Amino acid sequence: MAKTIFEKIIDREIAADVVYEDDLCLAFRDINPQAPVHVLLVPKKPLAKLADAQEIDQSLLGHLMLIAPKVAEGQGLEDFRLVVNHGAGAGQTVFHLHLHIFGGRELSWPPG
Ligand code: DGP
Repeated sequence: MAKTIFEKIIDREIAADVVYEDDLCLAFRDINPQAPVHVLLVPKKPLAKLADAQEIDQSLLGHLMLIAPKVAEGQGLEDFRLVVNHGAGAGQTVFHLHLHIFGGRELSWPPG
């Protein structure tokens, strides 16, 4: 399988503005920000989407949820939104699981 753009970023084949990294995940600024802070948090394991995660991925998914607020805090955010676009019909364009972390402006609800 060809690498996705996010795997290339994880492997440092493509540059990105990385704001957090550990053994399991990487966070970097979105190239097309939709808010003053728009960071993508991605597992290093190449899961295409959330539905591809298995029981064995439980701690990895939990890790992402624990790290997301730390990344947001590191960006100076107290209030923020996490978004996972799941499938093309929901706006997913990169098929490597990622959490969008948005903040730095008033966020309306419901999203479009
Ligand atoms: P989604 O539509 O949920 O699959 O989100 C994919 C996001 O990835 C989108 O907001 C734009 C961002 N993106 C796409 N290519 C690149 C890239 O090469 N670098 C960075 N930093 N972000 C990218």
